[in-house]
Amino acid sequence: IRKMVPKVVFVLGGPGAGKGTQCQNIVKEYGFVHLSAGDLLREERQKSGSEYGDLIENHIREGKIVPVDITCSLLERAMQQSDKDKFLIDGFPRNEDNLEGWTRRVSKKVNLLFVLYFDCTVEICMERCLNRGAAGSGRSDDNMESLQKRFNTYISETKPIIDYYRGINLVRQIDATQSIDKVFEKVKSVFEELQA
Ligand code: UP5
Ligand code: MG
Repeated sequence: IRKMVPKVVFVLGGPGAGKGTQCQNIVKEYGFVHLSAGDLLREERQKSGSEYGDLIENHIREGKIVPVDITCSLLERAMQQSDKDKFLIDGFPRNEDNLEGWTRRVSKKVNLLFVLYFDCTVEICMERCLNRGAAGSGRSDDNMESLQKRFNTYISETKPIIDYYRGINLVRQIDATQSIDKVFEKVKSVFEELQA
């Protein structure tokens, strides 16, 4: 039996743009598997005996991007361990290093459908993350100091990656400033097109 080529959607957007929230909705409605690169890194950091625990924690707190071989290994393993063949890869690729590593290690083995880009203002993103921190997210980067660094990294390193995908017509851009339900209405129109 021939194994299906996995389908991948990258989900990008600033810190707090709503990537994780909307991915959960997409999972329920369209049967994708949600792989958050940030969640996989946080999980790996918690593992006792992980040789990368300290490196991951330091990068996350400083809003820096972890070297791609670590992130890619976690993503590849999660895809291999799944019996599904449609994946939302949330929060990756975020810089040149990520894109190079993905291209070298994974891109030929999957079918990249498009890049879902949640467009949101810095102010709204910031407020959402600070609220989440105040409500007890437990995330070591939901504080003003880390958030400023996360945004600097997003603008200088991740935006150019989104622009690269826009240039090859793969970006599906969504206004992410509205309510969760309104944003999901727009997300649905993108995925309905896919099924048509
Ligand atoms: N919320 C969501 N949508 C809302 C809406 N429409 N209206 C009102 N509120 C809304 O949402 C954030 C908060 O806002 C939640 O409280 C939610 O209820 C509310 P969420 O869905 O969590 O947004 P998301 O975009 O997922 O925000 P997140 O903080 O997860 O984004 P980041 O991109 O900053 O975080 P990530 O986990 O992807 O990465 C964290 C760090 O890991 C990075 O900074 C980096 O150091 C490291 N990393 C890597 O090194 N490499 C990677 O490949 C990935 C991560
Ligand atoms: Mg997230």
